[in-house]
Amino acid sequence: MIFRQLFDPQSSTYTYLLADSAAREAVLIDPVFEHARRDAALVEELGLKLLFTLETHVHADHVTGASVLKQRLGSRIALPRYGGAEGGDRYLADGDLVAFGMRTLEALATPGHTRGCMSYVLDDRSRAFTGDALLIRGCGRTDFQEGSARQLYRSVREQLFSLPDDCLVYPAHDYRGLTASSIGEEKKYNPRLAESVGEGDFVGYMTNLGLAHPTLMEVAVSANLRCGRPEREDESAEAGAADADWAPLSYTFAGIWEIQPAGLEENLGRVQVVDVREPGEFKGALGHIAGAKLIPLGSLTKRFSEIKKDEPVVVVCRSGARSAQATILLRNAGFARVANLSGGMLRWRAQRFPVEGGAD
Ligand SMILES: N[C@@H](CCC(=O)N[C@@H](CS)C(=O)NCC(=O)O)C(=O)O
Ligand SMILES: [Fe+2]
Repeated sequence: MIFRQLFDPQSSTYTYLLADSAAREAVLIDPVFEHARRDAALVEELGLKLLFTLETHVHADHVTGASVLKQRLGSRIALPRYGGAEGGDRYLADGDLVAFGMRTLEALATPGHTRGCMSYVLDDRSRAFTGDALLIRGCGRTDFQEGSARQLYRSVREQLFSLPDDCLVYPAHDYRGLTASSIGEEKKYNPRLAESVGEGDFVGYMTNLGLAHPTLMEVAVSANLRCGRPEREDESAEAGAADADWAPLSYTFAGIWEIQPAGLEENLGRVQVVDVREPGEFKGALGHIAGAKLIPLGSLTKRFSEIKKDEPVVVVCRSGARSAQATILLRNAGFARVANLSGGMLRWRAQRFPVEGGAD
């Protein structure tokens, strides 16, 4: 199985990618709107088909990426039946199974943090995705969205603590950077929910948390009740589209905007080509792209003024590695439309695009 834990530092949210490595089918639990591009890049680079995004609950602190990912990747939106959200493709109840390849996740109703909260347990019970029902040495608050401390206590004790002790716990958030726990560990050491703590103790604890509401609560809840679909059609199209309009670009999980040789050839004349190799290479066997400006990577930061800010920039090197770094330097310096020539001069030549100079 393929498993990845992704993080949103803004809201301290974890997103989980699970895929059957043979069938290449995947699901993504609790995607975050702002990371849809990153998550889509990962799914594509790993050669996966995203079948479903799954929500553990209607989040109060960030907007879900479910709708944007549906637009970009064609995934379907699965979410708890009792969360009150509209626009889902599949509404899950306790015991429902979500299949991807030969693997399945089982939905477990674990209300209490919100009324609709759900956890997802992997078929072999090796991993549980507990949303905000059970956090690492903690749990979600119960003071909004029809939360209930009594209900949460029962959800954790009856549903989650009946899983095997070695079942790993993956929560929706951690505010201290902790990444995973296990059912056995939480039964023993969770200060709110360990087996030694009674229901009354727990309710007392939760009634006196004294937390301020999440700063984004209004915006997040209303957007999540629409599965994160932007309110206006034009915003929605924008969010779904690849967000570079000046050329056919793709975004890598490494965080780099890339253009393929054919895309650059179509746009030559409309973009500045900056070659960041050394002068010897520029004049050497691979040749260079006609009109390319030579600025070796080592002197790029001193020579930004030679590049126009109002015209897109494509950066080139031998293999695409140095130029990837150059795109980062340029973006940090305020160049908004920058892309890396994927595969560099090696791919450009392998695909038989024309060069100036160079050997045959
Ligand atoms: N300061 C955070 C608060 C986030 C928050 O309240 N998170 C909820 C989960 S949606 C929670 O249960 N937090 C538990 C805790 O902070 O102990 C924000 O403004 O977003
Ligand atoms: Fe939450």
